Amino acid sequence: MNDPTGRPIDDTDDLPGAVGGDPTGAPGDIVAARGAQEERVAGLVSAVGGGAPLVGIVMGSDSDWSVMSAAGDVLGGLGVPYEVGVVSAHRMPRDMLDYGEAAARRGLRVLVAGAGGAAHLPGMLASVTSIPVIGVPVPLPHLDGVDSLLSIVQMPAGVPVATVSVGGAHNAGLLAARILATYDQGLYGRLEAERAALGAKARAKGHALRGRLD
Ligand code: RP5
Repeated sequence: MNDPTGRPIDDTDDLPGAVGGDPTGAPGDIVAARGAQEERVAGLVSAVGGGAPLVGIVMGSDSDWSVMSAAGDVLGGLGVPYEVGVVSAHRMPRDMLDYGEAAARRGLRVLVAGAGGAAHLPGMLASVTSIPVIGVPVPLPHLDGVDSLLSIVQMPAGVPVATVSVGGAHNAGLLAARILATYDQGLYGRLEAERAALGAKARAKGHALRGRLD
């Protein structure tokens, strides 16, 4: 079955990673279309860290990287392999749809998507995949990121995006790791250690403040 542009429609209900038959009777077409789609997507991203990427960090422009790199820093520090790319919802919509549709099949388990202004990338990705999407509102000079926040956070029922704070890519990376850690004991342990270290740092700050007041 093809869409109006002639591209095959993937209308099977496979679990992530599975390659199944097409109930309409054209499995060869579907499998070939999926392969071509995955090839197109591979040209949009770079893998970081050893092993197959589990998290896709994507953004509307390379100008978002100054904010979004914090998500990569967190994941890298926790030993989670990820990939990075620019997938603009407005400027490259077909690439964006390819990326979202192929994400689960390509082994990704969480998407972290950041954009600024009329920020439609996280929501549009969430509309074409069933893996979790975390949205990062990237602040632009004009409206201080309020436009980005409202564009991402106010999703319609049925299409969830977990929106972090304006510029909150660090927490987006952490949240992605926490999702993965529900099925990864080692990663869960590393997150517990980080949380304990954060508490120790906060206590040290209290100690320092009391020292200045005494
Ligand atoms: C958005 O437009 C991008 O996510 C970025 O935040 C903003 C500006 O993009 P550039 O003009 O810097 O490419 O789509």
